[in-house]
Amino acid sequence: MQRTFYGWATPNSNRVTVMLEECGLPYAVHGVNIRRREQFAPEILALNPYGKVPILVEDAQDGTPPLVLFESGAILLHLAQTQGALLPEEPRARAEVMAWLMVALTSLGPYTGQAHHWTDLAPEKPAVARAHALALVDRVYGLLEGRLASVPYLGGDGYSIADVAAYPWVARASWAERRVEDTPNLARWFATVGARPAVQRGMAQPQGARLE
Ligand SMILES: N[C@@H](CCC(=O)N[C@@H](CS)C(=O)NCC(=O)O)C(=O)O
Repeated sequence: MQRTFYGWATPNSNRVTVMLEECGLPYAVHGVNIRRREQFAPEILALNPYGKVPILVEDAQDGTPPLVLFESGAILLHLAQTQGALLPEEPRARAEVMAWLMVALTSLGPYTGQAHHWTDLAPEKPAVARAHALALVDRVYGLLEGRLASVPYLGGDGYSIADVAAYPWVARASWAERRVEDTPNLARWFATVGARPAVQRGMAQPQGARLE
């Protein structure tokens, strides 16, 4: 099967490249520079009508139509299920991983992205918007720090897609004016996950891409 990843040097994109590397799957890389608004090119909108990355296309090469997937969480779950990787089978363990995956997908990522907007990207930075965005990030970092005080990985005892979903956003902690080293348990987790060769390879994709 041939797989093509569409994305840029962004946290949601790197969730997918890290997972592809963790699964040991070969993939082609199609860079979509979101600062140049390439996500709105007709050929990208044809794959994802939302005009966002990441996108993963799987060509079955047996006559069946390609599987075109967007939403990083859906892509992580698809790869976990089809590759039997980073998602426990046992229902209780799986439910726990899912809960922390949802925290990464619905809180850590969006809140950090909003904080980046109100502290850096926005032409105007009203104090009330900045404070609101930073408080939401502070709350989720407190949650992660507390969790990692009692278990080695977000999903529990084992490394899972919850960690894959969270890592690229924690790597952008500075977007929310945070320092990972100020939360020791999160810092320990960040170093452990960041030492994985697959994580390092995935975080380096697309090669040469920069989010400027
Ligand atoms: N919920 C989506 C969010 C995707 C998303 O917001 N991607 C950003 C890059 S990290 C993007 O494409 N931004 C450009 C835009 O929104 O136009 C996911 O998890 O895949």
